[in-house]
Amino acid sequence: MMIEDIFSDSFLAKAKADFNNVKSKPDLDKTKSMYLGSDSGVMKGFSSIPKLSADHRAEYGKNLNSLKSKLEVYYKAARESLDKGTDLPGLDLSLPGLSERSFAHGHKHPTSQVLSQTYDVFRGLGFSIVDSDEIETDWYNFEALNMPKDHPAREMQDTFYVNNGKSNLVPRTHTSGTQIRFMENNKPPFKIIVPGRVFRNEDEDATHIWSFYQIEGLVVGEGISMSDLKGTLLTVVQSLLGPEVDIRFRASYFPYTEPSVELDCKYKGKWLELGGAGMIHPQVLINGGIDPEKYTGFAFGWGAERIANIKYGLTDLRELWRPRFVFLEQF
Ligand code: FA5
Repeated sequence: MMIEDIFSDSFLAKAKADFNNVKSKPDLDKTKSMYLGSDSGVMKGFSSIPKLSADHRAEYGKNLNSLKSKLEVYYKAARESLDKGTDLPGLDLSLPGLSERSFAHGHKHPTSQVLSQTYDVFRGLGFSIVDSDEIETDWYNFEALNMPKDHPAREMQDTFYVNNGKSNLVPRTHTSGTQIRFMENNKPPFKIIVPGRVFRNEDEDATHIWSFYQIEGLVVGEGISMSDLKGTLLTVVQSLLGPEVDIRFRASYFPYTEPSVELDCKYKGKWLELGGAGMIHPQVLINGGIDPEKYTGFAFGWGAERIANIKYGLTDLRELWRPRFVFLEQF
């Protein structure tokens, strides 16, 4: 560029447009060096001043300074615009940080909170967490657990059936079917929990919902006894609900455990049912391919919503499945 050009209106207009169109820091640096760098017309103009006649020097220098100031204003505006991020539509980086603004922070659903805490406690005891399918075959959900067709114990779990005309699948009524699936594929000793959603054809009320989360436990090894079951459940319940909480076993019946118990916990002076448990029935071990002469084990299953109920003092479990933020935001 010729030195004379720099005083034209078109030069100034082009410089302004170039700085305005800057989109990035490298872009800005390039434009700055073009108009204000040592090779730019303005800077070359300054170095030519000594060669000018004394008459011209003062005015030429004044014009150059004025031009340089204008270019610096364009440069500064472009840099500030970049800093503010105003070249990104909709994003104003000049707004104060999160801590200065009031944001509604979300949090985990109360049932998810209970599930996460339960996983932590069992992991601490060396249990693995096993996933399984929500749709189960009649064999794993019932028959392999000593509940053949027409067995009255099926009545305990009102069932939705999937009728696709070919197979007898059920949305699982409990997580116990995974006991057999896991035993078939793993050699003892093992300690697992199986958390998951289950489905029952319930008449809903404040303590019964048609779909809820269960946490199944399965421990198989040599010499596993009822005292291991009680010790494990006591540790878990006290870790989840507090060291002052006591538990008790009530005699019960499940076709897949022998003996069977209901686990209750005493919370705020009241005994509350948490779930079922017992020593694994020898036939169930056989169905899972495990020798009952060599190995014994225990199993248990409880509802996550019932734990949430106790922990958070809920009066109606159904609220946990309703999208009512006024309720959920309390936890
Ligand atoms: C069973 O489902 C057994 N499979 C538990 C078990 C596992 C026994 C392993 C022995 C060995 P039950 O139907 O009682 O048992 O359900 C277990 C727990 O799930 C209950 O104690 C309760 O905490 C929860 N639960 C059951 N039905 C509902 C329901 N409709 N709504 C919410 N929670 C429920």
